[in-house]
Amino acid sequence: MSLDPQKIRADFPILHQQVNGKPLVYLDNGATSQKPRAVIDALVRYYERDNSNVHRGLHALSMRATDGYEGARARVAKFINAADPAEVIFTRGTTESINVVARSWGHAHLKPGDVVLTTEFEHHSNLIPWQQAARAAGATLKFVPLLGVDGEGGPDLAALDTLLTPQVKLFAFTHVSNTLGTINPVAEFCRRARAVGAVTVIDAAQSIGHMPFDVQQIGCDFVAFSGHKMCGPTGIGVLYGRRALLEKLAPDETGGGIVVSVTYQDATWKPAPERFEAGTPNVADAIALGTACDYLDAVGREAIAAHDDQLARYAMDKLSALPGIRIIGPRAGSPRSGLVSFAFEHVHAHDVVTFANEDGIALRGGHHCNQPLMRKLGLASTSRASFYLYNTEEEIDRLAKSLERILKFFAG
Ligand code: 7TS
Repeated sequence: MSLDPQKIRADFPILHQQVNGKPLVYLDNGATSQKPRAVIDALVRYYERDNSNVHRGLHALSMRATDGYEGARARVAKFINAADPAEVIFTRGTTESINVVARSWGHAHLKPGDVVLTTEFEHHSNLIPWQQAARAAGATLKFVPLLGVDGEGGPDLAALDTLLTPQVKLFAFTHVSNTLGTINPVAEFCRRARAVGAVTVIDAAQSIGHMPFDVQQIGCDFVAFSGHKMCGPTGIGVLYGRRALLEKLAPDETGGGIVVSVTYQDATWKPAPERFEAGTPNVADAIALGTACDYLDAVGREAIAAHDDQLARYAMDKLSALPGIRIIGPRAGSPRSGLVSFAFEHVHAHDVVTFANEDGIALRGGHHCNQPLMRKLGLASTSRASFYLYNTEEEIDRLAKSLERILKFFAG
């Protein structure tokens, strides 16, 4: 199964523009992906025809909006093979999803002396909430080390065995590193965590729209992801939680829509998912996220993963040839997600991004919300090219040419 990026490009209106007089090359998909026409149309259609509040009206529009919203929940459940749509909670995105677990689950379960385990290469969104939860409970935060001077060795699996003691109550890890491109063996992590009774949280922000993802096969407890990185809108994301765990959790945020009965002094909660969705939800974006799931499945996530892998290998090959480049993450030829982070000794990442922009190329430069990792690697920042289903090898050729121009300029 392979995909034709040229055919796919026709579905993405934004790609057909010039930037600084050159055809746009969008290589910042790690930050956010572009949206196909079908997703944009779903938003317009909702606001033109169905807009209404959900779960509380008996009129036609409210019923349509409710059906659309709950249909989107079922669609997302199918996308990740959740056993039950009630295991899908809509949030604003990965960051909020992780915070909900850290606050709700952390408050209920963490005690002094407990350990929360994570890795040395988490996005700040999967680090700071655990710092806060551990601090509030008097628990300790520990880290699975990253191996290799450039992080090329991935997580230290031998250390993981030592770290996973019965004191570990929760293990939170990314599926794909947004800075290194490392793909973690998530099913293996979950298997090992389960053996010591630890709850697992997967940050799937960088993987969910790029490769098959089956929560039952992986055997995870919680998963967080964002719509905007998987061809869906901004402002919508998902927290998947295993039903048995969700049923035992109190909501972190309270208000309308989540209660069975309220007195002046107290309230009782509806079951999940409503219990975790206080207030009017983001109906339009949830519906359009469902459309994004349809779009990605029509292309095929196996095919997207193969395309990402092909582009990453091609980019590694092209960029490795540039003088003085330091590429971080898995070595050339090893599997990596569709992104490549790199640094030059004498050219700052912000100059790389600025020069690339002159050539119509969108890159990202900075610490990528990975400050502790950058310090560990002895870097202030990297430049990052991140690919998706509509990117082509010709675009990587243009990136390589632009980088040659930058290097020539700074060589004086
Ligand atoms: N986790 C990972 C692994 C991420 O890459 C990101 C965003 C997040 C969490 C947070 O997602 P949000 O949708 O809640 O903001 N990563 C990036 C990035 O690499 N460049 O910009 C955002």
